[in-house]
Amino acid sequence: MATEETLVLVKPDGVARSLTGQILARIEAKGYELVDIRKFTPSRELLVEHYAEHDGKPFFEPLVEFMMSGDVVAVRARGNRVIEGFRSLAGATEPTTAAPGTIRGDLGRDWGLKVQQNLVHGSDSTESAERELGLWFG
Ligand code: DAT
Ligand code: MG
Repeated sequence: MATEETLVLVKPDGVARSLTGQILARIEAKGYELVDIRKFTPSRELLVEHYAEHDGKPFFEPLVEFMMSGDVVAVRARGNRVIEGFRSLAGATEPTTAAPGTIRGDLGRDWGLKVQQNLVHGSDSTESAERELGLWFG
């Protein structure tokens, strides 16, 4: 079954820079459905769960601190191969090297060491999507 759902987050830098509409427009233009949308400042507990795979890495704490620094827009997006498709729309993790035409490549700024400020998150597998949607929309 190719129709699936993914979790997209517009991170605090995207919300603060008023890029939410542009980012969601790209998702819709690609043909994906915005099934549910929530805007709130996530708790440390939620973020530690969400980023559990990165626990212990040097960027873990700065990442969690950044993500709780302001409102995030969480989106349940649905469509044919949307997990892979949104990762492709988002572009590579680092805005500096993300390809032009991608969200991070077109809109992301070079923040030096602050790689975490890369505008968006997208689930990276069906297992991650199911787990993350449960956390953010459960
Ligand atoms: P992605 O968001 O592309 O899935 P990831 O899951 O490897 O990337 O990392 C999660 C976030 O953590 C990422 O969006 C930005 C931050 N990050 C990743 N690698 C980093 C690094 N080397 N230094 C600082 N922040 C990093
Ligand atoms: Mg990831």
